[in-house]
Amino acid sequence: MNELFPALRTASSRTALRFQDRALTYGQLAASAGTLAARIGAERRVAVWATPTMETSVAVVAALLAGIPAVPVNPKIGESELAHIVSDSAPTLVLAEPDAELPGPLAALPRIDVDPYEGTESGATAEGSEPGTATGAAGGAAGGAVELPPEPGAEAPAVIVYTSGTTGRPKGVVIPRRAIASTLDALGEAWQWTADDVLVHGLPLFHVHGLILGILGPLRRGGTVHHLGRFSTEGVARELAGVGTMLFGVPTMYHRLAAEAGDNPALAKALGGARLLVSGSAALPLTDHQKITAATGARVVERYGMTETLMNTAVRADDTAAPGTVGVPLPGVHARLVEESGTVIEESDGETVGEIQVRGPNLFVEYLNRPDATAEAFDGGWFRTGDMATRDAGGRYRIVGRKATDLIKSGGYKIGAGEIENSLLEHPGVAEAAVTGEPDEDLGERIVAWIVPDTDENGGAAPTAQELIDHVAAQLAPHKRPRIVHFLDALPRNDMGKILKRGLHA
Ligand code: MCA
Ligand code: AMP
Repeated sequence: MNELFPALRTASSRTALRFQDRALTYGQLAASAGTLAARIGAERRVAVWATPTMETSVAVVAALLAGIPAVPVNPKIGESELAHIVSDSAPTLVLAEPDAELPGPLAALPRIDVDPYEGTESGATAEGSEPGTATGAAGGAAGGAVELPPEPGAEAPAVIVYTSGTTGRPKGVVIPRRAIASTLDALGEAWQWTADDVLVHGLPLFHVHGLILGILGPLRRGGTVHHLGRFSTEGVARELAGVGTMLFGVPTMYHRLAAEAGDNPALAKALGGARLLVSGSAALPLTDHQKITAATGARVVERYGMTETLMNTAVRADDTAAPGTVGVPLPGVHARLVEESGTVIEESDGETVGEIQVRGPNLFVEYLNRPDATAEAFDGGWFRTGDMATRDAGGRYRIVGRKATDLIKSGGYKIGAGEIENSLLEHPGVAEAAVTGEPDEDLGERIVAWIVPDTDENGGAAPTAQELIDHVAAQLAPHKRPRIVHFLDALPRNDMGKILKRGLHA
């Protein structure tokens, strides 16, 4: 594997990162991330307080340059989830914005405040250039080669991202450098993604989609990213009407764009002018594909991946026949469909459904501290995705569902029902709890909690729905909060005492 970010060594005056009115050229980024990498030194792991900012991007690049695994942390994370992540990943240092107030377990760690302009000459008010244009006196390092640490081995852990399972606490997915390099190069090939592209997105930076694809992707290509700070349809319209060439988003974002593009000609024109609109993290409903195409003339391409596998398949930029599919396996990725019985499906008939299993250089190393879970995730070298799909004669996969009903995809976030049930059961007003997902136009699925209240433990009163919603938001994360709470006298159970979730919605 060559180095992760060859463009950092050229230290050019091309814009690497832009967050609203702040930008960094490759020269400036090499100088500031290089300086920070030297300050990080030889820690075991660094936690990154992953706000959607320049600071987070520089912190992660610095950790990668230093060869120290970075653990991005959702800045809206709740108490009990944070305690778990910190004790499980045991970081020895935290990188954060200077004015960020860190919660307990992170506040107790040694901290470096990230200054994205440290080591550059231009100072904190610097304005980066647009791609390809010279900035004259940009960073101190601009134009010259920068001294950067040697590239660590390809198998070295680069990033640890926490992801939900059906039960229990989130698991830390250890992602090596070769997985990042290979997935980004494969996408580069499939999408003809080059240094001339300006990627626009407003995704969070504590998951694979926003961080690895959305920030590290443009940096590996030597191109540019314009991050919106937070997603808005206005932000997308503005950036794509400007220099933006590509958009990354989750289906909820495309749903909102689709709803607006019909009566917003400026938005429709901006979307129509983009070179590539890419959706991922969950299925984009056909109706949203159609609405966007009707309003803009452009199509949305989907790609399919997972935290554990990075990207597996993608609709290629030159494949016009694929709406509703997630495309073909990316270069280097091997995919197969497997029946419940373990039989490998040979048909490419667009009908026979099996579980997608994958292997290739895009895969993770292990779940941190969980050899049991790691072993269970594989079937003789093939990673079991849990996603059910068909394959057509063109080799394109179409995802039709998921094995585990206890995994909910809401707003593109994967959320385990068991994790929320456990959190609800910790509330004194809850005697029994079950969590399900139900269809939601905007979020894809919404989280529904079914509660048998415990009035004795709760001072004689049943908890309110809002109290339980706030409890989950504060303990886990706001995106894991139930959107609907039903109170019941008892949960439907079978003879063995197992909760019959299918009976709940009836
Ligand atoms: C609401 N909020 C609360 C509460 N209720 N906070 C505390 N307590 C409460 N009770 C706050 C939220 O924190 C948020 O704050 C605001 O209210 C609105 O929240 P919400 O309605 O949940 O979200 P939204 O603003 O409507 O966001 C929709 C979204 C978001 C932008 C689409 O879901 C999103 O960013 N999704 C991206 C998911 C993603 O990146 N997934 C990648 C993982 P505030 O207003 O301050 O924000 S999958 C992956 O990586 C794989 C590899 C793949 O294939 O991609
Ligand atoms: P996560 O575990 O959060 O990384 O999410 C990975 C899961 O997201 C996959 O196992 C799929 O279920 C889902 N996913 C990602 N991309 C797509 C897509 N384009 N279409 C359908 N599902 C997707």
